[in-house]
Amino acid sequence: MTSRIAIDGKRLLQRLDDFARIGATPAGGVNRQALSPEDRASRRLLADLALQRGFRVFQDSMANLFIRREGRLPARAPLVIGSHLDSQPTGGRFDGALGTLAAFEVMESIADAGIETDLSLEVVAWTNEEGSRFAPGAMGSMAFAAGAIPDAWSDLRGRDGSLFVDELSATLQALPEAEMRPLGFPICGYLELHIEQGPSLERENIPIGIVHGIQGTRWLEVTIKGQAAHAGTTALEFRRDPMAAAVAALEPLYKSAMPSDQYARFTVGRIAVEPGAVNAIPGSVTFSIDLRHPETAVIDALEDRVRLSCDSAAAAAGCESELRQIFDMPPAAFSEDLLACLDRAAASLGLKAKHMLSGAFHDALFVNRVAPAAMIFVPCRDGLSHNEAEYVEPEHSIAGARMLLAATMEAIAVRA
Ligand code: HGY
Ligand code: MN
Ligand code: MN
Repeated sequence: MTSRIAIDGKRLLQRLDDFARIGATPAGGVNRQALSPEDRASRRLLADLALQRGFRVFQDSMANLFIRREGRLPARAPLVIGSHLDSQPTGGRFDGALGTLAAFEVMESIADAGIETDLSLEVVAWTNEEGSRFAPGAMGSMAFAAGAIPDAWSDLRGRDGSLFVDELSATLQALPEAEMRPLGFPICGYLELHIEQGPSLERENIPIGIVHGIQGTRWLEVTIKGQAAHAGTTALEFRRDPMAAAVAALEPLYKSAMPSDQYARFTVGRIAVEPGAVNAIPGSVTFSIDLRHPETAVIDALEDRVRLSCDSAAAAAGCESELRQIFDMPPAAFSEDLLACLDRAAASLGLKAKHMLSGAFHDALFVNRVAPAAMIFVPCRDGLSHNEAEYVEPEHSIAGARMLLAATMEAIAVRA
């Protein structure tokens, strides 16, 4: 049966080009931030492609977008495959889009072959995986797994000052053809294809990563408050400079967190200085910290070191420091069944594969809380991602889609 089905590589590559034009940036990347007009345009294109094929299109109250191809046993929990269409502000053309469009290509290939599957198949584009416009990340899949939208998001504002609930409702209204469905429903399994966003597959010349888990992620926000004052007239002994405190706090953390542990990741990606005037000593400095590690205990210890370093540096500068967690995702281990299915898929396709842990978080992390989940990685050039130069060799995109097709067909069969 499955020998009649084949990924149409040309069609997939064309789709990647077509979607890359939505929110295209001059440097060759995409700016398709969650719930933006560009995000809505990409969802509209995918929904139109699906409706043209006679597939059903759904969305839930988090605007997670689902495309469904009915199986012989419609009452049984479907297999779901997909990723996300939203991007970083200066993101790449493949992060999220490859997994979503390859999943749609899998559904189309099965339909092209006229195969009727036992279980229904659904393609998903999760809302706001990136967390760059609205924090936290993975909001769509997180709410799907919880079966509810957290109350805290009702007054959430984006970096651009927009209200999350307004942008969410505008996005839902932009796709009236999509049938509404409850947030969260039983699924028999979830598979996600994604670029590695790291260098190891390319360096080892291996086309497929079989992702057995995702390391923990924790986002902190630190605000150090001092006293705004005149830059020219305020001598050192009268200064309560939060920027001086921030530098004193961060310097030892950069020197110790990653150099002392090859698996630790410590990143300050965002800093805001108020009032932000050249000739005013700041009144406050707020910065983000992104911590990652395979072990939660190490992330806890890193958070404690951040807190200690900020508190002591702030006190020494006559300032005060506040630290709050804005995002916390414990490490996840994926389904042994689906990993074995992916091993068989790679063997059947004659593709060299290696098992690996994901350094980035993905929607699969949350879906894994409510259904067996697993991921497939393909290499990206120099391991670069969250960068407009992100690139995937065409043959790797196609190999990833072929893996997804083979695993999907086996997963559907296994669960029928
Ligand atoms: O930050 C992450 O790990 C994901 O790529 N958004
Ligand atoms: Mn992604
Ligand atoms: Mn990303």
